[in-house]
Amino acid sequence: MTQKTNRQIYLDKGFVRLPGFLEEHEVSTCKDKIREFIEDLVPDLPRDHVFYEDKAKHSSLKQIQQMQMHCSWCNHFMNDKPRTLAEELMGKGVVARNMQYFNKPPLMGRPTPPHQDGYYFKLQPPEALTMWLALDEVNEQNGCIRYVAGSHRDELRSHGPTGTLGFSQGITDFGRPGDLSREEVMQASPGDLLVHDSMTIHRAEGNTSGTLNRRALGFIFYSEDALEDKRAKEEYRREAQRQQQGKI
Ligand SMILES: O=C(O)CCC(=O)C(=O)O
Repeated sequence: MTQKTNRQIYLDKGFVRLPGFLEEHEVSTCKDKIREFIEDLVPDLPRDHVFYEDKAKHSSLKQIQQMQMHCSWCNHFMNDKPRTLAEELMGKGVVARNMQYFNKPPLMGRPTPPHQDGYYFKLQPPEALTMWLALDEVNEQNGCIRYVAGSHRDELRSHGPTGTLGFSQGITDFGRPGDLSREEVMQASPGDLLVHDSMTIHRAEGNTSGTLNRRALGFIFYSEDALEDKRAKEEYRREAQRQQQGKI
């Protein structure tokens, strides 16, 4: 029997795991660069590019957005191996849109509500993917990603406010038949890469581990054919800004 290619798995399930996408020394470089980014650049970033669980505590840093805009190493890194893979999985040219840092700090990291990235992206056609690169051991205690297999073929679900900074919108009726029964728990080791279609439903629990960080890098690519609905995007931006008031 011939093995399925990564592209076949991605198209079939709406996500694919690539164990060991980065070697140990590359993960170590990423961690060094992120440390430098946090020390040198975060203090001067726009407020809506950095989110904390508690803005009074620097140790509660949970998300950085648009890293490729602020750091040439990040821009180069995203446009190297991740971009090549995005083109392979989509089977067409892509546009690099966002490099992100995610952490769920021990005991403070809150759950990621169930959502479809496509709800945030507002694309026509809805062709985009997100990569999620583990930098720590990630398991059920510190909040691994959970995908609903095959959900990329279903409709865009109804989303509403979650109160969660960085993931302001979540699926309002998550838990419908087929949601939890199709869910796959994606434990990961440093250097492992997960990739999901922008329509794939995913979520994560909070970090209850007490000691372990749950650091990851995200890379968002749109297909070269996908056009943003500017008006819908602007409406969403205003709504997100309203919800973030006092939290960032
Ligand atoms: O890191 C997480 O918990 C969620 C990441 C996510 O939702 C995404 O990359 O689309």
